[in-house]
Amino acid sequence: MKKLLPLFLFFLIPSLFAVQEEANYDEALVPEYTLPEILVTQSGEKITDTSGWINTRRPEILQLFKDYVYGNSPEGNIKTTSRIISSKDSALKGKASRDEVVLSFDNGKKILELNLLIYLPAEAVGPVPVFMGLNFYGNHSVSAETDIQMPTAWIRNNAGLGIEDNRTRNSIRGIRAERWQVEKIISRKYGLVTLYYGDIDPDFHDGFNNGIHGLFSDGEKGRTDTSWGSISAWAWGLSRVLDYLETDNRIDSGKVAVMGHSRLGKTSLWAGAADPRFALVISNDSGCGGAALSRRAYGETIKRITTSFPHWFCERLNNYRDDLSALPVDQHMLISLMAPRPVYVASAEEDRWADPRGEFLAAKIASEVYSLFELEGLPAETMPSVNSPVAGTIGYHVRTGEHDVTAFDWDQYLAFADKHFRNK
Ligand code: GTR
Repeated sequence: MKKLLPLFLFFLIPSLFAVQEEANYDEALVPEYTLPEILVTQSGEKITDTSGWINTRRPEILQLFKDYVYGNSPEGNIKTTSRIISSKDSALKGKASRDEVVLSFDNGKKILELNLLIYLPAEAVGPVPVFMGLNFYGNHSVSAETDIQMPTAWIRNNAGLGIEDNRTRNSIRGIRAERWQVEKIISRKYGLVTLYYGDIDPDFHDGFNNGIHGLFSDGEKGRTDTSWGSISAWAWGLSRVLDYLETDNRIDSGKVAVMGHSRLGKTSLWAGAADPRFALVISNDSGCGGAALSRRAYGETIKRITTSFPHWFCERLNNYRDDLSALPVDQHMLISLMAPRPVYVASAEEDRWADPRGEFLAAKIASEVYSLFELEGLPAETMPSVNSPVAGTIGYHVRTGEHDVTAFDWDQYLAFADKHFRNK
């Protein structure tokens, strides 16, 4: 053992330094890079019209993201049932109805349950458009209302919240109400559908036993380097919620805006790309592996993210950690997969880790696909100044402040939804 120790340190010490490599925040040090062309196929064919996009290049890019970035979700069917566990006509002081619904997935051996929280405007006439998004801390953290069920699944213990048991779970009731702005959403006649992301897949690397992965396969057994990671699993869950919303006639399931923040913004983009039923897609500060161009390597890098969060992506992405030039995609192509649907990308000035400029550029370049549809993508030649939103069929803003979701962000999402869902 003593003899092995120096050898062990020889390998360990450099790898510690590798993980802690300083992030680059200097625009002058962004490496030179060439982005893959959105409108040139793998075999070199130039796409010039919508049918080439719809039939050839879009499916190709989608498959590349499955095979190189997020992994392939299983096709297999799983028995799904739903039950309403609470229903209230006068939530939010009479302004909304509120339902809690459990979606249950059964593979014959294991059952997984997702808990939905649904707020709808009380005075709605006919089916309403909704915002749908995953939350980080449980449905009870989203609203100040004190009688919302707490999650029973694994929950995060970070950000100094100290969540360990049910008592402390209870103490974080309403802690994320600022980020969800449910009163504002309801007052603008939209609904809100949310669920806890840890219900779908707990956010740590357990060898793919727990969460929805464990219902489709037995841990690592049978997995390949293109099998689904956690972002794909969370996105899969969002699609199953959409299946359910299609059965609720109070909701306009043709007008569901999927929204997410940070890792859940990466997830909303992937959900919107993989499932074209999402009519509008919103990425809030999604950064690396979300809206930001990976090849800029500004702030968080692919090397860093796949090291810190090895369960988020498919394993194949690890092969490109040290050289992204051979990766057949970059994130402008992810945004392009929404076309011709509206997509909004939001950054925060102080959130340099997420590379605001890289998010803007990706959204801007994706506009070329919107042009095929004779739609204006992002109407900005250069990055807009702070707190100056721009919106065509692609919207973008960089607001002042930190990595967060604020009332300002929601004001833009609501205006963007009004523009595209209500022609306002
Ligand atoms: C960070 C991670 C980011 C982002 C963020 C979050 O630690 O590096 O990519 O996803 O977490 O989701 O809060």
